[in-house]
Amino acid sequence: MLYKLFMHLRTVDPGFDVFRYITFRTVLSVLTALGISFILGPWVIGRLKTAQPGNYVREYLPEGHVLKADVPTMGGLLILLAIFFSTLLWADLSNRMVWVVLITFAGFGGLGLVDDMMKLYGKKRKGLSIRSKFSLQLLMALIVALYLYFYPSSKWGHHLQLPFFKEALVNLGWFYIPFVVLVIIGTSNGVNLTDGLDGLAIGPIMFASSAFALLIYLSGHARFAEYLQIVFVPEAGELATFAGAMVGASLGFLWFNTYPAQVFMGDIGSLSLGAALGLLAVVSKHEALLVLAGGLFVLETLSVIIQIISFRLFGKRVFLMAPLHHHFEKKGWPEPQIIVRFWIISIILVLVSLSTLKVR
Ligand code: 57M
Repeated sequence: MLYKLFMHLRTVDPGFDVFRYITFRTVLSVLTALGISFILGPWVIGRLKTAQPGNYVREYLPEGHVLKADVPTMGGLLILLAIFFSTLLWADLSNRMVWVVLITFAGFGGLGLVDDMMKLYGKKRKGLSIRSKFSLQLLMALIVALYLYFYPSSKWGHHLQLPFFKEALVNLGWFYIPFVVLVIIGTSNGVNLTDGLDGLAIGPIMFASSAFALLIYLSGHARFAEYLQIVFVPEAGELATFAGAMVGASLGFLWFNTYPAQVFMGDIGSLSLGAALGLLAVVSKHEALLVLAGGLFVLETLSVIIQIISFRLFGKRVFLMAPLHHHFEKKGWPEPQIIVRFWIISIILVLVSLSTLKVR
C-alpha cells in the first residue's frame, strides 16, 4: 500500500525514490514483521492461553512432552498477521505473483486453522482426517499449479532449473503440474512433521526464507540473473518483500517459541509457512535448490518414509521413533541440544544451496 503512495510522493520529493528499491523495502518488511511479532506477541499468546483448554499430548510422545500440555498452540496466527501486514505494506501490490503467494499462504493457513480448532474444541479432539486434510491440500496446490502452468512467471515457466550446471533446464511439459503440487504439498507437510520441538521448525524456516529472499531478488534482477546464469523471472523480485516478512515474523515468533516455549505455531503456522516456502521456490524457479535450502524438512520427512517402509516390509524400525528428532529424544539427547544441532545442519545446507550460484 505504501509503495504506491511513495511512488506518488517521489514526484514531489525525490527523497522518496529510495522506496523504489526492492532491497530497501525488503529490509523494512523484515523489521515490520519483527516489530508486529514483538508488540502483539504477548497479547496474542495471552489470548490463546485463556481461550484454549490445553494441548492434547499424544500418549506415544516422549515423556518430557507432558510438561508442554499447558503451552497454547495456534501461535501461527501471529505469524500470519505479521507476514500479511508487512507484505501488504511494502510490496508492489500490482504484481500478480504477490497475490498468488498471499492467497496460497492464506488458504493453507485456513486449512491449518480448521485442523487446530478441531484438535482443540472438536468432540474427539483429533483434527481433520488425514484423507480430508490431504484432499484439501491437493485441491489448493492443484489450483496454483494450473494457474502457473497456463500463466507462467517466465518464458521458462515449465522448466526445471538444475543447480551445479550452467543453463541446465529440463522441460517438464504438462508434468510441471504434478511437480508443482508435489513441491507445495511436500514442503507444507515437511514443515508440519518437523514442528515437534521448541523452535525446531521456525529456525530452519527463517534460514530457508533468508536464502530465498536473496535467490528471489537475484532471479528477478535481469543483470544479476544474467551474470549468475540463472533463469530471469521478471515478476519474482517483488516477492523478496514477502520472503523478508517471513524472516522477520519467524525471528519474532522464535522469541516466544524458543525452549522452553511459551507458544506453539500449530498447523495454521506450519502448513502455511511450508506451502509459502515451496511456492517461493516454484515462482523463482529454484525448486531443486529447495531440497538443499529446506534440507532439514526433507530429512525429517525421509525419516518417516523410511520408517514406514521398513516397518511394513521387514517388520523392523530403522529409527527409535520417526520423525528424526524423536529418535534423538529417545536416545536421551536433551531437547535444546537436538534443536540447536538440527539448526546447525539447516544452516550448513542453506550455505551449500547458496554456493551453487557460483559453483556451476
Ligand atoms: C506434527 N505435532 C506435534 C503443535 C505444533 C503420518 C504421520 C507421519 C504424521 C505424523 C504427525 O502427526 N505429525 C504432526 C506433530 C505436537 O505439536 C503440535 O502440532 C503442531 C504442528 N502440527 O505447532 O501445535 C506436539 O509437538 C511438541 N512440540 C513442541 N514444541 C513446538 O514448538 O514441543 C510442538 C511444537 C506438541 C508438543 O509436544 O504437543 C506432535 O508431535 O504431536 N505422526 C508422527 O510423526 C508420529 N510418528 C509415528 O507414529 N512414527 C511411527 C511411524 C508412523 C513412522 C514410528 O516411528 O514407528 C509421531 N507423532 C507424534 N509423536 N506426534 C510420533 C511421535
